[in-house]
Amino acid sequence: MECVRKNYQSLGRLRSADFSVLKPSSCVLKFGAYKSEVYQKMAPGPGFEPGYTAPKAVVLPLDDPGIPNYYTISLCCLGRCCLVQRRTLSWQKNRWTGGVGTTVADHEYKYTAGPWNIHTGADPFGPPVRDEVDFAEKVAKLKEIGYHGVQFHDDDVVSAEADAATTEKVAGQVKKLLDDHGMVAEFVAPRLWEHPNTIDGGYTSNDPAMRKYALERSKRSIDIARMIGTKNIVLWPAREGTYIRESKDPVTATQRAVDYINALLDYDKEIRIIGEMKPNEPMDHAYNPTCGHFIALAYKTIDPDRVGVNIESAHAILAGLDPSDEMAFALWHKKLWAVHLNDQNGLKFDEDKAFGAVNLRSAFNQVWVLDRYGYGKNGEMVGFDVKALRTTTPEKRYQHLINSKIIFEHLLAIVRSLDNAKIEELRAKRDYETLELYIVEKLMGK
Ligand SMILES: [Mn+2]
Repeated sequence: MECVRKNYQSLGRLRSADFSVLKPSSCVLKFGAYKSEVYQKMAPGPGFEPGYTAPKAVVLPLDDPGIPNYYTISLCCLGRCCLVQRRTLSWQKNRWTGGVGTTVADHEYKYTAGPWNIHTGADPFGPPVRDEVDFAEKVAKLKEIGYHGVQFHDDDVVSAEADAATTEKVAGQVKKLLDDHGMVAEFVAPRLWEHPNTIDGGYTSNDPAMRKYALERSKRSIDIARMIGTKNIVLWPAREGTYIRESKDPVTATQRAVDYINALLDYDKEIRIIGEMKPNEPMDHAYNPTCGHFIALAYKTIDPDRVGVNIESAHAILAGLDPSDEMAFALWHKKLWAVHLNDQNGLKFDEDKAFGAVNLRSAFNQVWVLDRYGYGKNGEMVGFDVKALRTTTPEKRYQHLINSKIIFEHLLAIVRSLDNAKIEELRAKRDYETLELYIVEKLMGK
């Protein structure tokens, strides 16, 4: 496709920060159009910044016979599409209009992970196989691989045993470290599953003293969250369930969950409670095992507008549910405020595999529903909860995080290249098999 200089129009400056490019030696700028595809090779040089070779401006082909009015633009490096920008353009009176000159993608995603995602490889059956990495190094590396924020447990920030002065000092240091790297804290989750006081659970413990500990520790987690700059509190009710069914009263447990959430909502009038539900592990059965249960609880709290959910792909799969439908349900309620994208190979232990590593079609559907319904536009972030395998070498301890982000962005490119009119037409004709082939071929790069 020949490009005619006089008809070039800049799409505006694309900032290198928009791209998560791992220092490619060359780039291909891909124009994926509605009816045709035009590729233009761009060698490093003018228009590229050193290191992260993102183009400062892009050009459009003239007189594409298909006259596509909908362009998907992605930066592909070393054959991998790293980010997609979408512009809506139309060809009118010999010029492209609409979208031209805008400088920010209409929808950029921000990625986060937790410090626990870079770990030693210890499991219930064996000791560590990799050294622990300093938190500061983790933050710097997450930044380097294109992440924007960090997820925390309260004691990832500061020890649960620290006094008030130490807590404030250490939390301040963590906040400064984040600031220095241009990173943010996505949320803080009170870790109510490791301490001796939470052996029987936190707020559902049968022991009033232990329930009080869980509440006080959670309030302190809120203080820590505020110190590091987030109002999001994630609750993973890890031990709020039973091994022996008769050991707790399930109706009382439900009431205790609401009482606990209310106490936190009352403690700080600005924080948001975000439930991350999981049906089992470590417990045989957890109370409120799905996001639907938690959303039902949300409406019974003193401030439902401040109670939402964090949906983890693997947790939905462990409940026998489809993660994208779980996300859709929460999106409809306007309560999807966080995600833990990962993957899971059937009904076994919580594997936290790289996103899309097991079921690409399921991962595609998650990205599709998130992108279609504007997830992220109100500050929500794309959180990954993925764990390095025990067999991973120390040198590759971040690779699962890199992979998850790349897979998400590949799938985003596919999502944004879908022919939505064709999909609607096939739905209307009840030609679902053709629709299925269309989607599967898209996933196969056909
Ligand atoms: Mn998990």
